[in-house]
Amino acid sequence: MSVFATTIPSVAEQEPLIQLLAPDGTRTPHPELDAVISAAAPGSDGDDLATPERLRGYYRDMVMIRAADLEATSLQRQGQLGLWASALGQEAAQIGAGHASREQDYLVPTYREHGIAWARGIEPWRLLESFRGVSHGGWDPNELRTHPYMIVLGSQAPHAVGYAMGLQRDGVVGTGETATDTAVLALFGDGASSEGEVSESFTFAASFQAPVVFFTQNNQWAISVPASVQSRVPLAQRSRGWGIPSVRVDGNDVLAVLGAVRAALDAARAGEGPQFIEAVTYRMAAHTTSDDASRYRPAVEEQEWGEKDPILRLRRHLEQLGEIDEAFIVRCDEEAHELAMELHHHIHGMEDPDPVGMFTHAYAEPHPIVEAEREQYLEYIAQFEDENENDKAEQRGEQA
Ligand SMILES: Cc1ncc(C[n+]2csc(CCOP(=O)(O)OP(=O)(O)O)c2C)c(N)n1
Ligand SMILES: [Mg+2]
Repeated sequence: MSVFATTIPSVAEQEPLIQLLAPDGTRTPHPELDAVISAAAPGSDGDDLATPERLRGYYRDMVMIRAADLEATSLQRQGQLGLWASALGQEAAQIGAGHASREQDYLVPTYREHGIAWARGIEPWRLLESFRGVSHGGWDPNELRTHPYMIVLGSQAPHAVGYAMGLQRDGVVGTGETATDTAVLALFGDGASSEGEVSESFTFAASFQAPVVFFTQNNQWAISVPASVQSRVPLAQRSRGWGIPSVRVDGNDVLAVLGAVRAALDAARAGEGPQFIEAVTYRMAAHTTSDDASRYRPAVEEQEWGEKDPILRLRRHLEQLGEIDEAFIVRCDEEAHELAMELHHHIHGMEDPDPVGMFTHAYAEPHPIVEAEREQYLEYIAQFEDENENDKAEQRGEQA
């Protein structure tokens, strides 16, 4: 007889999801997380993240960001954006995690973090600038305490751990002051969690007990590769071999995410070391506007997840509390429509950047190689200016 287990139970059997809101909106008590989000719960530190007003705020945030997302997809189809990566279906995971962070925290997002951006005060048109290719970043990471979007999978983890270790060395953490001690939130997907960089980051974070929280949105897909191929065990279990505590939460439940991320960041800032959260959610749209998800996943799967819609779930919860009315719902929809229209108009007014701007910002000081490359590039693009002039002359019927 082997000392090894011969069968591995299914992922769901191995670890249940933490859920505070069922898909029908019913609230399940959870003593530990209730103490984090509700001032009235025993053990609370006095913060109230789940007042009716806040809940309505999360609802509005999710409605707004979904409208911006759908408008961005339309703008890509109209040729106004090079690409768009939709976050449809992941609104609760992102609005929950974004609002769980404290102002002084530093967040390191991927390329699909539109709800995080919204919660951190980054206007949606700044995201569009990047996807239109007219900006190299879009915002000041120091001002908004949110790193630029990064497409290199898994790179968020070492950047976040490095930042967190820097905080330790600068003494910006570990004073025991929740209001000022800083923690770092690294965001990455289920697919990215298989990158070596994430494992290496776990090693550094655990060895140095860095104030960092790793937050994976397991949206079930890495382009066409299902999460079941990434791991035989729940992703949440991956960090435990490093001694990094972890939880698996329902990522379509804004309260569960809010509680888990706030608890993890506060533990990290209090000197308890790194934490890992797997938020189980679903990528409702295709991977990007360049992808056709119907080629690799069944429509019935999308329908099943549609019934777990995070926005509908919070609305049902607010209805059960008697804290939402038709007028509020209509107002949110109107504001969301106005936002979409603003984005639509804004994009037509976006100016093309200076084509050699990328050389200006390569280094803080001038550099002879960069200068030579700038000159070379100016000569290169000058050829097209001649061609453009010729085209225009032809259109006017002149001899070029
Ligand atoms: C290092 C690296 N390898 C490959 C890619 C190409 N790529 C972009 S997104 C993606 C899938 C990522 O899936 P996941 O981490 O689950 O995030 P999601 O897109 O689902 O949000 C791949 C393979 C990349 N950007 N970076
Ligand atoms: Mg994924």
